[in-house]
Amino acid sequence: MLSKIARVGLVLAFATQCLGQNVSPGIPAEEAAALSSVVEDEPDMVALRKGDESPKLTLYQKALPIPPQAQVKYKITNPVTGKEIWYYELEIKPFTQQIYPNLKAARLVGYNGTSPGPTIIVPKGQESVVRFINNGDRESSVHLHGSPSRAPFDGWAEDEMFPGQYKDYYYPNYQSGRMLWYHDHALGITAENAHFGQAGAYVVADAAEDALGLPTGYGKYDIPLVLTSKYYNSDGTLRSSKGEDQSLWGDVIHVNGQPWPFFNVEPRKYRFRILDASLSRNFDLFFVRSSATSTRLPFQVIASDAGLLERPVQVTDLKNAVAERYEIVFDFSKFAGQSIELRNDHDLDIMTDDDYDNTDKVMKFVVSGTAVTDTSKVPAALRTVPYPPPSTGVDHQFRFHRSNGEWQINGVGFEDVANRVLAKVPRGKVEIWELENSSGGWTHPIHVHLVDFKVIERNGRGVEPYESIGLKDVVWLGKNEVVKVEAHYGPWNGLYMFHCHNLIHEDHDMMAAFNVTQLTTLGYNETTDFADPVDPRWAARPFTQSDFTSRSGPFTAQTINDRVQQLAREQPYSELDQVEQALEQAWANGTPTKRSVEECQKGGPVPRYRRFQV
Ligand SMILES: *[C@@H]1O[C@H](CO)[C@@H](O)[C@H](O)[C@H]1NC(C)=O
Ligand SMILES: *[C@@H]1O[C@H](CO)[C@@H](O)[C@H](O)[C@H]1NC(C)=O
Ligand SMILES: *[C@@H]1O[C@H](CO)[C@@H](O)[C@H](O)[C@H]1NC(C)=O
Ligand SMILES: CC(=O)N[C@H]1CO[C@H](CO)[C@@H](O)[C@@H]1O
Ligand SMILES: [Cu+2]
Repeated sequence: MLSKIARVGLVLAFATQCLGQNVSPGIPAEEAAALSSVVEDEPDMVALRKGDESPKLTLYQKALPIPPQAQVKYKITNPVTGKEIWYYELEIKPFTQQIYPNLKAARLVGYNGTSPGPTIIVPKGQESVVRFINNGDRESSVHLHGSPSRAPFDGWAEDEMFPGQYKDYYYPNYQSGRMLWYHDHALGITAENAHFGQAGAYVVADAAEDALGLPTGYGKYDIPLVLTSKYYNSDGTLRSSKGEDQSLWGDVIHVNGQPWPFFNVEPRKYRFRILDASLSRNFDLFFVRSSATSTRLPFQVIASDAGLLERPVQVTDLKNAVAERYEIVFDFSKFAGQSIELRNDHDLDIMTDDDYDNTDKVMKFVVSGTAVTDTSKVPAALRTVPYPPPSTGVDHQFRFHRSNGEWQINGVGFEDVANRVLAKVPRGKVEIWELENSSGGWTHPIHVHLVDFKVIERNGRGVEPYESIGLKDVVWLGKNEVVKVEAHYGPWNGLYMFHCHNLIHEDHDMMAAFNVTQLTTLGYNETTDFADPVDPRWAARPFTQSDFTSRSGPFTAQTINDRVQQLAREQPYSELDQVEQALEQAWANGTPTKRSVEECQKGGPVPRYRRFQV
């Protein structure tokens, strides 16, 4: 472990290093050509970063905050399905947080004035509309990370909501139980917005999960641990990420917004839902007793980004990169009256993060001495994971690299509008993408929107046991790593982003798009096309503060009801089962084929508003 700052940003020498030799057969010709012409910058380590450390803080002084649970404002009837849609409102607004007792408070801008924002908890199958109201300083776009949202509700970076505007995001929540998170995704300022507080947890609760008997109770035995890492100025205010174009490692580790907190626990099992919401810092987490810090304690990993694993995996450390979620069960029953610490290792083979005095520490658990009855359990089998149907070969190969000082994917950045759609995936196709990080100087956690993927291969350390028996939406590309991920590109068509989730890299343009294209042969044609993420019908709308504060104009119960019902009538999600069935049939023999009218009409009359292409 490195005790102090190991390195600083990377100084770039513009090397002429051509890596065109590693091109997979079977990828599109333009992609092979683009890969062959990528010329990467040489990473270069320089001396210690000096004088940028935050003022000192004493560890484990304040209790772990639990983000408040979001309150449903209205329950509105979906006019098509007759089911409820839960309507929430979250205002993006400034607030202050006293980090240092004797210095200035830090000014943040977060969802409903907290960071992390309120935790939204919805049961599986319960649709929701969240109205985000921008009373912050800058434009925002909200991404519900892990949700297969239709493109206009997915937080496309250019689908911005300026201060004085609001936008209604419609979410399906039909997936199996999992912890998603909502966070900013605005063009070029995602890092700054997230850094200053725009991130929150979002849990899809699932009866199938409840039946397992895992520790439960939000904030009681089921605890979100949202990790971040930041720097503070000498006056106690938060140092901005603006101007940083390499990585913002941070030297102050926060959990749920509180630097190095403590948490009082009972001697029993707890479920922790861990999310790394840092801009750049990755973690390799482990537990120790405060009295024996060299012995790592075992714990069980039960879930990853897309929910439960097939079965629990017992480990003594867990690699959790930016935007990854892992859920664990830690059993404190053997440690009554003791204290346990959550720590962070630095795996030099994979990580390039800068270390500081206390970045190897995360939080402390103070275990009560009073025995309790714990009826919760961790069953040996958790669920059958719905992996994508197997596929072979490599459909796309994406290299995450730095060239001429820009973070790019196959030579393209998001600002390169004409070239940024790097994959056209026919709707419903299963594809394998090879993601590679050929330079040893950086690591990149890669997020693909819309889909859950299976990590099928990684060179070097291989696929971690807790990656291989579940589904994910972020995969960590460590130094020199090449990873293959397989996903089912559906159920929706439309334009979606994929990118590095080191938000500094993302903003400095390591982001591109893929287009899940409509199958002309599908034979199933939906009422409304939701393919365009900047479709003006769903764009942000202006409001006046007086309407907001007096609940008039767009904020009356009636206008909200009407607006939500109008969204629902366009049926972004109502016919999921039919769409999935149509896709399955279309791809039944490996190539999409058109369905017959009779097939389409099986299972009841065809709704009037449906048009079929035959
Ligand atoms: C946001 O805060 C307001 C005022 O405190 C509260 O009424 C509302 O329920 C909160 N929103 C959510 C989604 O919890
Ligand atoms: C995405 O594909 C659709 C066809 O399904 C096409 O109409 C649309 O123009 C494409 N969008 C972009 C940005 O390439
Ligand atoms: C649906 O079908 C109509 C008529 O064939 C066509 O014009 C329209 O573009 C189709 N919509 C979608 C979403 O494919
Ligand atoms: C494209 C490329 O150069 N990929 C390399 C990534 O790193 C691994 C491990 O060092 C190499 O085997 C690949 O060739
Ligand atoms: Cu990156």
